[in-house]
Parts: sequence; structure tokens; C-alpha cells
Amino acid sequence: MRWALRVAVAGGLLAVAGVTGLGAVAAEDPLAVHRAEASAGKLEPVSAVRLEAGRKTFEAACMACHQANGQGLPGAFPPLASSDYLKADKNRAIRLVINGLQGPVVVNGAKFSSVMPPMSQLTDAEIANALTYVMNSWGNSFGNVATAEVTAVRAGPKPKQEAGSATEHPGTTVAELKYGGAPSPVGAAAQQIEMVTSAGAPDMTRKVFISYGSPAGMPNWGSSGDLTPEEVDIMARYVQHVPPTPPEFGMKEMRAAWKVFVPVAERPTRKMNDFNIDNIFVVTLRDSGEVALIDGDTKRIISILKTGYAVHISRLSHSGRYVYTVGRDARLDLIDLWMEMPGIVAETKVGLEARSVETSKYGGFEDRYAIAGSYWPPQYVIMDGQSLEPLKIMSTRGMTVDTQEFHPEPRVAAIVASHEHPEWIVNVKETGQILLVNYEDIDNIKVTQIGAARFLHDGGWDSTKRYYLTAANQSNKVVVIDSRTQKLTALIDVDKIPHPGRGANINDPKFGPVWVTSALGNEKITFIGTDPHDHPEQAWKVVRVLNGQGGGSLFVKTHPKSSSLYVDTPLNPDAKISQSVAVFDVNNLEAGYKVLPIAEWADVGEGPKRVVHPEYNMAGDEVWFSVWNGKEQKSAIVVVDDRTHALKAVIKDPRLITPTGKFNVYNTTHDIY
Ligand code: DHE
Repeated sequence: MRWALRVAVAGGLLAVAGVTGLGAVAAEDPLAVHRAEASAGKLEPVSAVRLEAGRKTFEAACMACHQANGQGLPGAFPPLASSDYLKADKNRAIRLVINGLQGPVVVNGAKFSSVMPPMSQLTDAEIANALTYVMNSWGNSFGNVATAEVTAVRAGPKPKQEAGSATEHPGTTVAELKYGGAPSPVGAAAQQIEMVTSAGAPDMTRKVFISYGSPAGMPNWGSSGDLTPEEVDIMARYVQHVPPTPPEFGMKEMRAAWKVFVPVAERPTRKMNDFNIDNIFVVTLRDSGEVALIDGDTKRIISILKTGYAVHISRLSHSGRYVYTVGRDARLDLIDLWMEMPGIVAETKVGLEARSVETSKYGGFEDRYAIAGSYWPPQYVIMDGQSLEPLKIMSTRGMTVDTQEFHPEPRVAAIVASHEHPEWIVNVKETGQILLVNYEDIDNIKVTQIGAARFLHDGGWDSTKRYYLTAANQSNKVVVIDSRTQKLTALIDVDKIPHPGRGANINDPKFGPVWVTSALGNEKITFIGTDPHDHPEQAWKVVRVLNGQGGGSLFVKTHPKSSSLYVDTPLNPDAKISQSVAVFDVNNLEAGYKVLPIAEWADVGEGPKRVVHPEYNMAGDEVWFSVWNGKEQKSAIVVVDDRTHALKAVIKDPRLITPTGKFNVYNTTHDIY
């Protein structure tokens, strides 16, 4: 199984959509087994209704990995049938379903090292019934689980991992698990899926992951209509069987996916609306596969546009006219803000899974090109900036920076556009190589490869936009690239799992210009000196570490006109912390932080209500926060006065489904953060 897909699949091990026809492949009829055992007095009475309900939950949430016959997949997913691990400890089983698990575990003498995401979205009754079903199927006779037992475990003391370090798996925080395992719209209607088998390969579950997606963000390639049944079939065999040919996504597929709705010649030659487009916020509506364009002045929704699946980021063209959005399904949409009613003018697909997009920002190349990086296949694609016509595909397969071994599937993480050269800076995650891709002459393309550190993720510019600082997250390092000299400037050790977004640039009263990152793995907010000219002693060193509210932070934010530094903590296990934000006074950093109860201000009722991704308006005097709730619950955007930190507005609308990232047109165009 290919690595990138393994990651996508492993992220969603136990939570995929339902499949019918279990009876045909199950070793024994569980109901018959249960009835026989119950009548023999072996079990507490368990109703057929409960077992049937449990079977359904098992099929929907567990079967793709543990298989219809409970045998798991050797070397990948542990068996549940005759499992000594399951039999040994009922409460542990309940805990694992609620909290997830990351290997290694030993089951029936065999070692398994995969990730099982938390299934805490299931109700107590669903978990109880599913476990009861599992404990009474395939010859198992392990007793049963009552709903009250699940309730008690859920309400009981949090395992150590809830405090930041996994009980079963030291080193993995709940925040990390949530980050890779956040819920997604998995089709509950997933009913009709075909069986795929290859001669000599283990039976595999029907094409559930691929058709319906996983909660880790793997797109629902099949049910979304993005892949034909034939493509799903190829992909399914590819994932669990030795693939005859890998499902690459090359020029042929890209050209087939490319659509221009409004040709460049038919687009307006000047702005045709009265919107102050510089202050529009492009807001990701994660679980509805849409973006909202919100007028930053009036706080009204201008329009909601259907985009790729779980859009990840939006970036702006140099002119500020075009918005590029990239979905996890690698669909790219191009929005023209000059139209009377801004809308999508072109669309394409750059692969099967992607996270990053950027445009050409160097003088003379404004709005000319776009680039998108894929997680799968491992490649980046250069496109015409105004039509999205795919022009050049470049592979990222290559050698790892440290052991210098070939990596077949290194994913493309963040991409930024250089202001010093006609180049993009491309993070290649698994190899730890940073590529400077020169777009001056794409037929004779020049790529400078800088060895950095593995697990490159996100990053942004220092205040001068000369130095690019990026997190190598699992390496616990921040990498600095000098985009002028095109060289590695520094590799800086930081504490566990830095996650800056694009970071925040402030003028530290003591240390001068610094770039700031928070972290997923702990409460530290790390300041790195960025001014080798006037503050050479501090340059590229950690000059200050502040304690924030806690771990599970994803984004920090400030603005050149502001003296506030905001730190979100959406993945912290404590709801009080995940639903609020910390704000520091840049001029008095030692004074600690003030907590703004953003979710409370939003007043949206029940739900996780994670407060995520601060984003300034164009003037730099207000900050917007997403209150990211469940798909079926109410979400909102809360606007805060940056100077007083008082609530300014709450944007609520039933169409605002799971808002996460927000990108102010002016600030994103000009890399202001
Ligand atoms: Fe992100 C940026 C990858 C989960 C919201 N995210 C990025 C970037 C990458 C990335 C590579 C940098 C892009 C760039 O700058 O070019 N994100 C991933 C993942 O692989 C991961 C862990 C799991 C996944 O399946 O996607 C992941 N990300 C999330 C979320 O769960 C978040 C919080 C909510 C969501 O909408 O999915 C999320 N990621 C964001 C946002 C940015 C981002 C808002 C842009 C930050 C910015 O200010 O530039």
C-alpha cells in the first residue's frame, strides 16, 4: 500500500461509511450465535434489536478495517474475532473506541502499528451496541457492554492522553489525533458497495473508504462523483492489493478535469460591482464543500460558492482580483471578484488529494501562473493563472534529506511565492526538501533543492518578506530560508510540534522583529529573532517563550497596525480552552494573556464550538474568529475590536456550515501577518 494513501486511510481506520450484505461474508450468523449462547445462560440477555443496531454501527464505523468477518487485515488492522486483546479488558475497549488508539499493540501474538481515530462522535448506545455485537460475533463470547458502562467511561477520569500525551501511545496528543481525524461528512447513505477481490490477495472490504471518504479528511471520491466506479475499483485494489499500475493523475486526467466557465476574453475588464473587494473575507465552509465570500465592511454574505471537498486554503492573485481555493479532493476553483456577482470562472483537479495553492507574485509575472501541490500523487502542477490550464507537472519523489533514501510518495505541504525571484518555495513533507521552483521559463524549468528537515508543514514570511520560516512539525524544528540568496539560513530547535499557520510578525520590545509560532503539542508560544541586520545576536534564535492557554494550538495572528497577538487553541481537549482565545499585549508580553470567550459570545448552542483561525480585516483594527461547530450544529464568525478586545459583531447564518479558515483579500494578497 502506498504511503500517502496509507496515511489517508490510517487516519480514518474505524470510521467509514456503511456496507450491506454482511451476512454473506460473516463467518456465522451473530444473532443465532447470540441466541444460542444467551439461552445457554452464558450471556446477560441482549436483545436482537441491540445486536442488529450494533451490527449497523460496526458496518458503518469499524468494518472497513476490521473486516466483515472480524479478521482484520494481517499486518495492518488487528482482528476482533477471537481477539485476546478485546477479551482481556472490556473497559479498555470502550476507552479505545471513545479516545482512539495509535499502535503498537499486540493482538493474538501479532504486532500492529496503525492509527485508530477517536470515535467519540458515536453515541453511548451506539458504542455499547457495536461492542456487544463484536463481542458476540464470529465465535466470540466475551459478554456485553451496557450503554451505562460507556456513559461511565466517557464521564470518568480522562486518560492521560486527554491531558496532552496518549495513555496507550505516549507521545501522541489528543490534539494531534483530532487534527488528523476531524469529522467529515461520511455518507450515512452508503449502502450499495461492491466487493473487490484480487487473486491471491486478502479479501478486502468493499470500496468504502474510497467511495465515501474517511473522517480524517479523505475525500468521498466515489459518492462525490469525482471518481467513476472503475476508478474507485482501481483505487481500491491499489490500496489493499498490489496495484497493477498506480493511479497517477497526469496531464491527460488534468486536462479532462479542466473546465473554463467564463473564458478570459469574456471576463470584465474592470471591477463590475460595488464591493470593497480588498476587504472581502473568503471563508472555508469545511464540511459543506463551499466557500463563503463575506463583505468585511457590512459583514454580509455576498455569496456561497460550491467548491472542492473540504476546501483547505484560499490564496489570492497578485492583483487581488482572483481567489484560488483548493479542496482536499485536489479540486481547484478560480473565483473572479471583479464580476458583478463574484463567481467561479474556472475549475480543475490537480491530483486526488491536495492542500496547497499559490500564485506568481514576482514583478512582471503578476496573475500569470498558479501552482498547486498534491498529497497524492506526490507532485505539483503549474497552471495558467487565469484559466487554470495545466501547463507543467513536476514530481516530488526523491531522497530524504537525512538518511538519503528514496521516498516514493512525499506530499507537498505549504507553498509560498517569493518576492525576491520569480519562484515558489515548495515544502516537500516526507523528504524534508524545500524546492525553489523558478517559473521564469517553465519549459526549461530550474528547481533549487534545499535540504531542510523532514515533515515540513506550514509557514510564512518574516516582516521583510525576505526570509521564509516554516515548521518541520514532527522534527520539532523551524526552518529558515533566505529567499534572496536561495539558501538555508537556519534550522532552529523548538518544542513539540510547532504549528504556525503563516506565523505572526511582531516587533518585540526587547528583541526587535520576531516571528512567532504556537504549537500543537504544548502550550508554548515561541518567538524567533528575524533581524540579522540590527539584531544579529538574536537572529534565528529562540528569544522568548511564552505560555499560552495550552496545547492544541493551530494559529497565531497579529497585524502590523496592531499591538495584539492572538493565539487559538481549537484542538485543546478542555472545552473552555478550545472555545476561547488568548490575547497578549505585544508591548507588555510578560503580563500574560487575556482570555476572550469567543464561543460564548457566539451563543450558538450545543456542540464542540472550536474557535479557530484569527484573521484581520484590511484596516487591521478588527479580528475575525471562526466558531467551528459540528455540521448539524450552528456555527458562527465572531468579530472582535482589536483595540478594546470587545465583541463587535457575530455573523450567524444557517449557510455558515463549519467555517474554519478565513482569508482577507488584502492581507492574503500582500502576505500581511
Ligand atoms: Fe490544514 C494550512 C495540511 C488539518 C485548517 N494545512 C495547511 C497547510 C497544509 C495543511 C500543508 C499549508 C498550506 C499552504 O500554506 O500552502 N491540514 C493539513 C493536514 O494535512 C491536516 C493535518 C489533516 C488533513 O486531513 O487535512 C490539516 N487544517 C486541518 C484542519 O483540521 C483545519 C484546522 C480545519 C480545516 O478547514 O480543515 C485546517 N490548514 C487550515 C487552515 C490553513 C491550513 C485554515 C491556512 C492557514 C493560513 O492562515 O494560511
